[in-house]
Amino acid sequence: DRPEFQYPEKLNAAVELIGNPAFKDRIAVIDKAGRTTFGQMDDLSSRIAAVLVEDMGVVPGNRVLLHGPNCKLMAACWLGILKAGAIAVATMPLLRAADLAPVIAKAKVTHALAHPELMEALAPTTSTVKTLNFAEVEAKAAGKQPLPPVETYAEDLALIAFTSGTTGVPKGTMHFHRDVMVICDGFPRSMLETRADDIFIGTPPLAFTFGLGGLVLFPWRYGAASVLIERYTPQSLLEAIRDYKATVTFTAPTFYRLMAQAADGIDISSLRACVSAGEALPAAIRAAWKKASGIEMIDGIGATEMLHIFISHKPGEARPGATGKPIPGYEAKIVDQEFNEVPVGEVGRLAVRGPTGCRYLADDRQRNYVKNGWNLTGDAYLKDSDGYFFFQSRTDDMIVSAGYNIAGIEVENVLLGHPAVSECAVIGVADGERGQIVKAFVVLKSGEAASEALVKTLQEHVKATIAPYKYPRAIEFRDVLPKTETGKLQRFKLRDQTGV
Ligand code: 3UK
Repeated sequence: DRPEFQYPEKLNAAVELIGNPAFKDRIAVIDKAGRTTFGQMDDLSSRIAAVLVEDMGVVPGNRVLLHGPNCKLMAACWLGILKAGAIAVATMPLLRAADLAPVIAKAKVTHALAHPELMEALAPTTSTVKTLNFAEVEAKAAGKQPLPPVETYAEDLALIAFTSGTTGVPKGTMHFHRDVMVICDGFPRSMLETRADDIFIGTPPLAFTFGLGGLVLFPWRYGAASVLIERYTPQSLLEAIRDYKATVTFTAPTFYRLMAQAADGIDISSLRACVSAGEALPAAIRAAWKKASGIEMIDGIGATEMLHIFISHKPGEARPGATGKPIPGYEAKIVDQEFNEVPVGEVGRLAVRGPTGCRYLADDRQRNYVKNGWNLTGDAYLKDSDGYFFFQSRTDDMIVSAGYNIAGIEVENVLLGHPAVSECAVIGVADGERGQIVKAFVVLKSGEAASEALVKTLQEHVKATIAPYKYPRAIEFRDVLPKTETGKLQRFKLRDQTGV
């Protein structure tokens, strides 16, 4: 293992991250309740650990469900769970009882902590899962002595992260205390070059490992501050960047696009770095954000299986169209169906290996997606002769039309470049003659009207921009597109609706 990923045998990631005496008086969290120092977060989370152990009967190894929006208490409870030697199972605030049931069953959840407004989602399980709301936790914590953190090992399970991914079936992935440290000592050091005076802000929920890392773990590792926002719009996030003088943003491409449209007149000059992940970053969005903020975004591909970002680039070192290169400590290659590496420049399946990754919780994906430590992410990529990795599509989203391989996303990016288009999704639909044809679902910008003439215009726009055989032979206008709770397009739902 690389020197930066060496940790003592006994390691509790929560203690390591929030208990650093050098940062005691620095601000760790800013939320609507105010500013909280590292010392205060350390103290609060140790009291929450006391509530978990003394009042709720949590023992090391228990799985504790967390259900809340991005706020100080959500973060403090996460730390408290780890300090109690338990395992955090954080869930997206949008999930309802029916969504949580399989998670609770699969992760063998015994205890739960939830935001007061989200308690309903846990109502059906309170007889079997001991549940407190954040307000109760806070009140009880106030009367506790801080619990001395449970001594955990670097190899002990720390969190189980669920993702419904782009296919709809929730899968649980297991991550250990050392993995939490590894991601903090990877991307935010080697790519982002995080500093103690940084102020992080963004949108992904802490229940999504993109948000957990990007919005709290990364800044904390370096003594930097995290702004946590429960509800936001593109406009209000821009204002929060201005008001808190945020320096680093984490969000998904679509949100950068919406912010770019709303940024006029809002002073966001405090920003120094903007990270995009979750979905492929279209060139048009990179350019729009550069124009709006002056910042060249950092693209990074991460996955819940790998805990966080594993291919990326430094600020200002973006190569057009590429996600980047494996971050130090990780290796990536492009393989065929038999796991043999394909020649440079050829499209294949992305396989990645590194210090984190791919331990599925009771799932036969382990057999199909993990081989000799290499994880298949389900993405089609190519590598160029300089070692840059270029995203093509999700493996399942590749379109084959009249013998041509077409990455729907390439067509999407071209359509997004047209001024009438707000959002779009491109899939292959069955066709007797060509096998599949390219079909686009398009959401128009407000003020634009759907028409046959516009269909023609969009088709011509694609033909004029990329190889004409890639143009969408069918275009359907929609008001909204199906997305996961993390904002990813669910192209499979459009395929299901189309009956292919
Ligand atoms: C896609 C990207 C192209 C890709 C995630 C950062 O997204 C995260 O985790 P998920 O498990 O999804 C993983 C899949 O999402 N993807 C993510 N980033 C990019 N595709 N370019 C990108 N930059 O299909 C990948 O396999 O929800 C992202 C950090 C932590 C995460 N969990």
